[in-house]
Amino acid sequence: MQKAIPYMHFRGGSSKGLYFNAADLPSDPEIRNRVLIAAMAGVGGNDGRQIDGLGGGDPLSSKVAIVSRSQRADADLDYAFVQVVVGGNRVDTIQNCGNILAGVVPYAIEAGLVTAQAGQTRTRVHMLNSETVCEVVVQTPHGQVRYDGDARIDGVPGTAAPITCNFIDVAGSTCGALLPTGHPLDVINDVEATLIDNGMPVVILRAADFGISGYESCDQLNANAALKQRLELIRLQAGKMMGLGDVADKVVPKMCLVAAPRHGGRICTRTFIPHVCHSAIGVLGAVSVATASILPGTVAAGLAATLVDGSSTISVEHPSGEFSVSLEVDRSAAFPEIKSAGLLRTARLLSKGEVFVPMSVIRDPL
Ligand code: NQM
Repeated sequence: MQKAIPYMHFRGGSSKGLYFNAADLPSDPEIRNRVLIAAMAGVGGNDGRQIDGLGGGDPLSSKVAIVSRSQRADADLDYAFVQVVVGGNRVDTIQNCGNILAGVVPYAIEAGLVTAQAGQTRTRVHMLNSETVCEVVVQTPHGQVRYDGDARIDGVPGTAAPITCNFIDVAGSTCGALLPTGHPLDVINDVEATLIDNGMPVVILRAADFGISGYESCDQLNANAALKQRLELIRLQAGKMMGLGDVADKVVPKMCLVAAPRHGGRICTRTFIPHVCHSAIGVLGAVSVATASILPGTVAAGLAATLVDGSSTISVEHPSGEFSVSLEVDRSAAFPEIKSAGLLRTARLLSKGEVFVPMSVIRDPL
């Protein structure tokens, strides 16, 4: 016997994942997580290929959004993000995902959780993983989600309708403080590092300190076992310093190697999420790196190009292009305070239907 569970499959930004109405999933988090692993990876054990499930065997396509109407006065929707760990037979809910967020409002409109307005629909999404709110604007001419358009985001071929996301007060969303150690610069294993959380915990390191340029391709970096081992040793210590405890089995902090920009941006990045090089950069990862680039004394600020006077838009270069983040900064205090971060994403509905999960996954404990 299998249970049929309604879902939609969306590309959200440069990721893709399964979107569920919270009401269609078991309310017990442990059973719910087993269902999500079965839907994404299959039931015979997660060997990394996800051949028995709907996932694509890559962290960027092994993601889940769980959406419901919000009970909060300051939000319309609640969004919980779940990373089904590739090859791990487990999930991680500590991190948020700004790419999958881009599909949340289109999903909610398609699923009847939000009524589309004429022209565009402005919706406040409460992101449960970080307890923060993002205002998302989706194009809805004639009261329907528009998917086609002229907006281009690097990491996704072609163009689509723009979705704007304005993250409010995401500083310290996971670690409790923007700079969890209280310093813009720490030293771990003799390497200078900036430990920051502006929506995503990230460890920022100079690529040159690892004997590489920082302009390598993801394939070259993924093949560099010695580099990955050094990064993981630093990550395990950084996790403790950031208040995240033992991060051996966690998907945060992300590890970002930076270099001077080469294509007119402010900073060049290669990000491990945390063990595989991202083909672009995560949304909130980009917000954290952009933020570091304007904070005095950080590893990123030391390599960043000068900002054009008056501009608050920071272009973060990554392996498949760039990611622009608009920061609203209060510079009246001694140390700049980030009020909000705005950015452009796109999303597309790929399929909808029912995913089948054996009843035993729901009934029997593992
Ligand atoms: O940083 C990848 C992605 C992400 C997360 C990751 C993300 C974000 O590109 O908000 O979007 O860092 O694991 O989807």
